[in-house]
Amino acid sequence: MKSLKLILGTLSASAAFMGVAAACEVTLKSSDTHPEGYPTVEAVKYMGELLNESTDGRICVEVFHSAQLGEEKDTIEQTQLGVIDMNRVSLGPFNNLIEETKVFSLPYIFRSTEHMHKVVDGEIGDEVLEAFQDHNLVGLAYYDSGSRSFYNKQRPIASIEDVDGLKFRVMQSDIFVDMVDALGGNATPMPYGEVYSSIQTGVIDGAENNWPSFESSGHYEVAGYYTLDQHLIVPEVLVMSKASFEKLSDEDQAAIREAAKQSVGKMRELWAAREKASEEKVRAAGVEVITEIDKQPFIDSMKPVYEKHVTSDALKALVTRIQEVE
Ligand code: GTR
Repeated sequence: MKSLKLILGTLSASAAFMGVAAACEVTLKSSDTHPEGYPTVEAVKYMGELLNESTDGRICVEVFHSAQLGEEKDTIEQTQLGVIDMNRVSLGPFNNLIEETKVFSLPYIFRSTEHMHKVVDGEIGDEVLEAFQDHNLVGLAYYDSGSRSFYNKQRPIASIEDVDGLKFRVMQSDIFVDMVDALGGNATPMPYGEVYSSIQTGVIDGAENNWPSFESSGHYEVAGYYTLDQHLIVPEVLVMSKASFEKLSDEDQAAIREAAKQSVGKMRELWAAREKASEEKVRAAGVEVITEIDKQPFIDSMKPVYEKHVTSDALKALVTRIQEVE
């Protein structure tokens, strides 16, 4: 009797195991430039777990981290084509493609992370996500990305004058090129994966990013001065290929949207913890962190960037609405 129970138990356990393995009817391939353990990677994995649960194991998500599927600009194209199903990227690389995404990538548009949360969690956030529809993409959720500041290997930047002539890598978006130029530096758009060696070999003097990226990319090893001018609070975005999305039933589409929304809280928790840990690691490594900086000249010099990029009435209205969010 005992052994029969044991056999039955083993059988049902292996059936359950096979059941889970066999039940992945759809596996969504998701791309991320960051390594395992980085908050965005872990948040998408968590989203996958939620989705797997809500679809009784039918839909699985596999996260390809560390740019295994390519650099962001290329993976965005692949996602539009349906070669990659899901993608967690910065909103920045969408600027040249989707007009509406520009408003969240404007320097100093957000007063704080709280301001950014209020905007992206509300109507404006939804409107910008909807704009992805016309570009073969489905916008699912925004993730945190702290604020981006300049780092370089030449000198501490304590005022806007110190930016003069320094060569900075920026993400592939015209706004960021114009932003650096307006500050008196020289901008070079380049994929994230090339930044480390480009600083090391002197092709550029530095780049700009948040604490976790500055740390996890190892850029702090080659760029010893970090100035907290916090010029950008540009959120990350989780998108899906419209082609992959439309293959699914309405019910499954809703489950995907829901799991993505549910993962935002988790991401914010992971982000807050990582930001702190990364800051500690970078400071312990001896990087000179410049916190005393008058941001006003930086803010003032962004006027031409707004004039050049916020041209249509629709974008102007969006900017005003963002500024009006308390
Ligand atoms: C990071 C962001 C990445 C990537 C990178 C970059 O903060 O999480 O998605 O955009 O910056 O500068 O290219």
